[in-house]
Amino acid sequence: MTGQTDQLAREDVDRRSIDTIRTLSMDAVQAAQSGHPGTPMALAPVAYCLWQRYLRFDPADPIWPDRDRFVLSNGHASMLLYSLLHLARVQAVNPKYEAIGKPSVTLDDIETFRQLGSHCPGHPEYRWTSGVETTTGPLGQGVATSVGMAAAGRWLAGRYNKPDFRLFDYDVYAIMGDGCMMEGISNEAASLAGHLRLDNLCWIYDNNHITIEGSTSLTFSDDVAARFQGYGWNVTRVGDANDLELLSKAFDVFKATSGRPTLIIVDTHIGYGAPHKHDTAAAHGQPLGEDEVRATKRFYGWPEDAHFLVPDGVYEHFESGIGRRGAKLRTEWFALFERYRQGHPELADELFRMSHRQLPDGWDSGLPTFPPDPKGLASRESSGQVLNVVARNVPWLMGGAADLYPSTKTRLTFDSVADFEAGSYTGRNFHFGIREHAMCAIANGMALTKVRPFASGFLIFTDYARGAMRLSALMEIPVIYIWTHDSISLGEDGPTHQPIEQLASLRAMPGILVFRPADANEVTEAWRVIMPLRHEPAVLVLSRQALPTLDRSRYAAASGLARGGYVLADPPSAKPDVILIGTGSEVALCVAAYEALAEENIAARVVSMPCWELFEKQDQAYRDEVLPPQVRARVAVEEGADFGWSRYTGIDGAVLGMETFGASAPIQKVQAKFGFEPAHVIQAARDQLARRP
Ligand SMILES: Cc1ncc(C[n+]2csc(CCOP(=O)(O)OP(=O)(O)O)c2C)c(N)n1
Ligand SMILES: [Mg+2]
Repeated sequence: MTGQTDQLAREDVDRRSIDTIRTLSMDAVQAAQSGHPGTPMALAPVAYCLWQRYLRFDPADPIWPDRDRFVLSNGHASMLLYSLLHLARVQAVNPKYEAIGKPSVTLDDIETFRQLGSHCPGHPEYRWTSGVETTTGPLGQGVATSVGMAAAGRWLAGRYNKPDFRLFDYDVYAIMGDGCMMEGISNEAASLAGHLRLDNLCWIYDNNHITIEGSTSLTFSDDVAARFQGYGWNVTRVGDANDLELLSKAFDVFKATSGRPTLIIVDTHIGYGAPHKHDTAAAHGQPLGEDEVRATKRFYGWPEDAHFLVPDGVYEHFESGIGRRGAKLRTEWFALFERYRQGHPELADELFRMSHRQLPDGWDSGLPTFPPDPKGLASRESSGQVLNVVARNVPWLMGGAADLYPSTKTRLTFDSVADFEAGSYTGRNFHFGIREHAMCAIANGMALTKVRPFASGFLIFTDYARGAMRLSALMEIPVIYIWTHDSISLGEDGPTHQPIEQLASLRAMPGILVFRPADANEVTEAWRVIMPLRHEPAVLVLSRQALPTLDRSRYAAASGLARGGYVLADPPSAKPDVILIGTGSEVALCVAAYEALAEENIAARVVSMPCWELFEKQDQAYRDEVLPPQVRARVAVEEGADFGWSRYTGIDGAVLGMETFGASAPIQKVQAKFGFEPAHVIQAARDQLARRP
């Protein structure tokens, strides 16, 4: 009898907790007059079951390193996550990784969902709301990012776990909807996760047959289970999202599965319990309406007039579930870590630094300086050399290419650095396969786990990767992107491979630093600036062709790169009449023009401008020193779209850039066809001067 009463009481509090998530979500969307109520209502039991019964997560410390990760890939269902963060009383952490003694999400935040300043913005934002593991909203990104978290977990275990010290053993859960399932990026990521046999990864598919335009029968008839089985996943089904026991069984199956990731397909009803909107697209993206909210609450057995109600016992219930379990696990973990620190002080120090985004002492020792060389080397080549020096010093720097390392020169070749492969996870050379978009999302997931990732490919294919790159910038995480074959000067591969507008469009992205170094020594300096970055992603834009290594005894030091733009060469008077501005391969072109102009007694200055963003951060005095406002005769030269350059040349300056696609031909022919030759630059300088007698 007592047993039955307990059972009933438990069902009651389970139900009450689930309905609290549902009603908070409905009320928040209703108050905001915008948002997505139906999916949190449907998924409440799924997320509840996972958090309350399984997730190894301590609400008091949402960043302890071995916590399970939870990703809400269908970010429009943000109220589901906010409700959980609130009810579990997850604590806020500041940018210094300190708990600040405040809840991450207050009831007030929920009541002001989607309003300025609320910790419940429209979609979950990493950094803004503690406990949000990654920003989601662009469908598919979350699940792809979760693969990076899972891979990083395996790597951390491979490097840091020792006999008797199982420091890293976390699982990664991601909830996804039909949208995530349809997006290409999730297919790329699932394919790689299956290949890598990441059995610490569990995706939960909200199979509700509804998207914005209506039934998925309009657009989607995949056999999802067969597809994932084909990817090498373990697939299991839950036919009723409200059945906590079935859900628990599915999670148990995940936990017991080794050698492959798990997909749990859960049949749900969007807008569950709303009499007129249940199972309809109308429940997806708009408030239910006051009447429907009331009727739904009636269906749940909820007080119809109550708003933002958290019934007695609900906080305490979460406290006794996820709270107690998480606190115990975390306390044990830190005790374990203390003992680890005694036995493995160096590894413990690495972990401390890594998790605080610090670098090892001497991380920059042995960085190369390249001697002057008129023939020089490609910047992809010098970068490959520098990368290998840095990676030797920074054990948690790792990454790879989208099947292009022989071209991008991003392979780590020293010592016994291995490949990161299925079942053998200590390697630091990743093979992402031909999956640029997933590669970048996976790199995000790795960065969110605090290892330092790099991802590489051809600059042209940033078009394929942009969605994930944009999230690196939005999340302010220090992913390093290495994009090579940076211009029409890649030659014979022709216009399909020759980037034109990619540079300008990356520069247009807020919060990401774009470097296009002029020679090998600028490459070294770029790495010197990039590695200490903690909150910005960086892009290295590198050449396929050799670039002369400038004689720095004749021209200014490459360390000027740290200021974004610097005076590389000046006339003897240091009073230029015309300024030539270049980046990357075109700096040498400007230097050649400068030398020729000197013969004609024309006082030219060359400015190397490898990073616009850093230049913009300098004070006005410095910027005026480099680009004196009174010197209006200016020529900018870049083998890319001319878009944006008038910022530095002024409206009457000259921009030698690209206005069309390129052409397939050997490099000299391509450069000649589009005017990237000294004569052209010299003529542009003369023309500029002629306009200003
Ligand atoms: C990449 C991307 N494309 C489009 C959207 C706009 N969008 C938001 S939700 C949604 C429908 C998603 O359907 P589903 O994942 O099944 O969500 P449900 O309505 O079932 O919650 C769309 C198209 C988006 N957020 N991201
Ligand atoms: Mg759907």
